[in-house]
Amino acid sequence: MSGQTAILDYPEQEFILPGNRLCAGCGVTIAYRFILKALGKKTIICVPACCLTILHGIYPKTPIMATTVNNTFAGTASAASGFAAGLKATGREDWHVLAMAGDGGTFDMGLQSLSGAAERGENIIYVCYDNEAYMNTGSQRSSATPPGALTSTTPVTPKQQLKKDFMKIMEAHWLPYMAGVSSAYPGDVYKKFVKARDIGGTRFFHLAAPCPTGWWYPTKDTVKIGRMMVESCIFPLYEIEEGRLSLTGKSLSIARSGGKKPVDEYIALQGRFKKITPEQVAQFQKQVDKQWQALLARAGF
Ligand SMILES: Cc1ncc(C[n+]2csc(CCOP(=O)(O)OP(=O)(O)O)c2C)c(N)n1
Ligand code: SF4
Ligand SMILES: [Mg+2]
Repeated sequence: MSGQTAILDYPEQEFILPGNRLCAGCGVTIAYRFILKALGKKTIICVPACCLTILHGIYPKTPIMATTVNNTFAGTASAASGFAAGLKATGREDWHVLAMAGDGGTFDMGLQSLSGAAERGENIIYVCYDNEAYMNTGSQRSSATPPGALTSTTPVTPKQQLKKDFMKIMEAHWLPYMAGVSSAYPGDVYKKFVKARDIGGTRFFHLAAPCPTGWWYPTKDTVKIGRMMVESCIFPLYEIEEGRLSLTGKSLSIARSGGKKPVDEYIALQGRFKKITPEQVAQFQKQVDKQWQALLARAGF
């Protein structure tokens, strides 16, 4: 994907009104603003319990200017499938269905219905925003939590297991479009959603959403932390179209010109890693290097 989008090229319409209940510095809102701008007003949103439901607020008040349904954890993709079918049956195929859930609601609890919808090729866009734990209920570990992180269910000894490679699971569904995006790069988010918007079928996004409350860093550092994830190749930016993988943005420039940073500076800035051992840091780096090499090979570098 090439070309820059200038600030003036983004739609002026805002779908998130000022003032909401999320923590200061929350990474979710930055990306969500640009996702909604890319999809436009003809969008129905399905959200399970998570921080995003807190952003949406309690009926009848909401800062979100879009039709939204709050569904069960297990049923995000099935609720979205139902809306896609209803829109088709009523001739409203110019509408988009956005299903958006956290890592707990996707990697763990919503996986079964997501897999079913993806296998059927439902006409939905599914976004997993990943803050690497069950944050809305006080930071319990999920299968997306990285090794070495403290959470409220790994409070003394940090999590030991590797983060689940969720994109591999989604790739097994032969989707027409998948992408890795980050709140720290909203322009990349916008462009990928504009591209995915009209493709049709099940499109899947994995969104890195840094969380100052659960990762224990100052609220002003959300974009910095998000950029460090990409610069150290912990969370590369890429898209997979019909199985073809291309790196985008900062990840493409690292692939072309180098400049990959080590993971230790990223780790050192967050309180959740304060009990990580040197062996775990080395294991973290090794895992990141392995996954980055695999992406480089697939992208033809
Ligand atoms: C069936 C069910 N189990 C548990 C809960 C409690 N609950 C609400 S939000 C949440 C955490 C969700 O985590 P995640 O999907 O990662 O989203 P985040 O809170 O991190 O944004 C949990 C466990 C619930 N609402 N419903
Ligand atoms: S807990 Fe984290 S993800 Fe949830 S609203 Fe606060 S900063 Fe955002
Ligand atoms: Mg989460």
